[in-house]
Amino acid sequence: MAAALGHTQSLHTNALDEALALPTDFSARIARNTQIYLQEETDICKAVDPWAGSYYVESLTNEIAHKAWGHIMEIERLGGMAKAIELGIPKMRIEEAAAKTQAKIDSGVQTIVGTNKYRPESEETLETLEVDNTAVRDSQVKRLEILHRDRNEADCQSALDAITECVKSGKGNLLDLAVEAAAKRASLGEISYACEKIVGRYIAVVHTISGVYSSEYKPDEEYNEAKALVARFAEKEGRQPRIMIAKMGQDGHDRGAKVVSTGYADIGFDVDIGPLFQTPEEAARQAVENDVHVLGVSSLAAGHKTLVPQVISELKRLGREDILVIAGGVIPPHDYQFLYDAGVAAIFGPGTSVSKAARQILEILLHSFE
Ligand code: B12
Repeated sequence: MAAALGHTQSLHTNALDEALALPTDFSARIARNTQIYLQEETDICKAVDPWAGSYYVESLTNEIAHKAWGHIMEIERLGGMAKAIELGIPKMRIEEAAAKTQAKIDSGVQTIVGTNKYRPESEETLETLEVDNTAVRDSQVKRLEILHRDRNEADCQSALDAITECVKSGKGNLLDLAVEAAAKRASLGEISYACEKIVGRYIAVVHTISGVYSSEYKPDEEYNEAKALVARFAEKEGRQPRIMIAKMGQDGHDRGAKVVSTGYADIGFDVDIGPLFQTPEEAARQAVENDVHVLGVSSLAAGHKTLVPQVISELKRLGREDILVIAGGVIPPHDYQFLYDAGVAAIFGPGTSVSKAARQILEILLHSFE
């Protein structure tokens, strides 16, 4: 309702199981009907600007416009958006804002009803949609096989070659050629690979920001205890606890990974962040090379049941099964036991306080010394 009254151009209401899994038909229907209810029973879409003239709302609009202008000017000063992206500035600003918000939520300065306040003593499990990862993969592979079999291979290859040539020479309309290749039944992977042959794959620069989480956190017992446990660990081990946060598979959701990285760094961990889209082999190798104590997998795209057991067996193969593997992100509760059985030491879903999780991780680490 706030969005509609505030002139949003597009919105959707999220399903009630949004942070657990893809929606079920039931949760999707409630979400959709909430929108229809607002639209058809309250008539909010009929007034063009119902809050026009409200001094308070107008002053907020003015404030947000000026703040947005500040960002636009920062980008202009850097030489435009392409330059700003190369320098990682827009992503860094988003990550700073996310870390600040997380700190406010974790320390209770910002209330999220049901998450950091008014929580039930025990939570009922909600039925969530189960997707069979392996079956989805198999069916996609089969579809690709049919695509390859039924297309005119020579036509398709020459459309892909035209893309490669365009990238090489810088002449021609790349989008037009991509559409042409798709019409000749080239897959998305083949179309991007036709470019990759010349320009390689873009690797985002990973910046770690520090001090942001702690600057917004109103210190409490939880935070102080986590810091004290870090000191105890460092005394025993002779170095700070070292954690690598990994993003594996086709999962671009890196906000949570960045937020927890910032939080742990501020609490006193040495933090390594793996690049996006690592394979389990790459993640395990990086963890071993960096000699971490903990490998923290952040998984939001439902790959956990495949990727996490793979990374654990890869660590074993490398002789480092002592590295503690933990997981976080959107993992449906009914998959927790599967991951524990695979060797995961702890799982932290949406709504987890960073300092609370840090404390739990440190307790497990210290326990392993005893
Ligand atoms: C923001 C968001 C996006 C952004 C991501 C921006 C970015 N750079 O991260 C955008 C818009 C790009 C996006 C895209 C998509 N998304 Co999305 N997205 C979300 C959303 C709404 C919030 C995620 C988030 O940032 N939360 C805030 C952070 C701080 O929380 P968090 O990651 O959960 O982390 C906390 C804990 O989980 C834990 N934690 C997390 N990692 C770790 C690691 C360790 C070691 C530890 C200790 C703790 C920990 O601690 C954190 C602090 O509490 C979720 C739904 C949701 N509400 O969770 C869907 C969601 C993850 N997305 C989903 C989907 C389907 C997609 C798309 C496929 C949509 C599409 N069809 O295109 C694409 C895929 C993109 C890709 N390539 O992967 C689904 C995934 C379904 C599933 N898992 O079965 C979700 C669950 C929504 C839903 N219910 O349908 N998405």
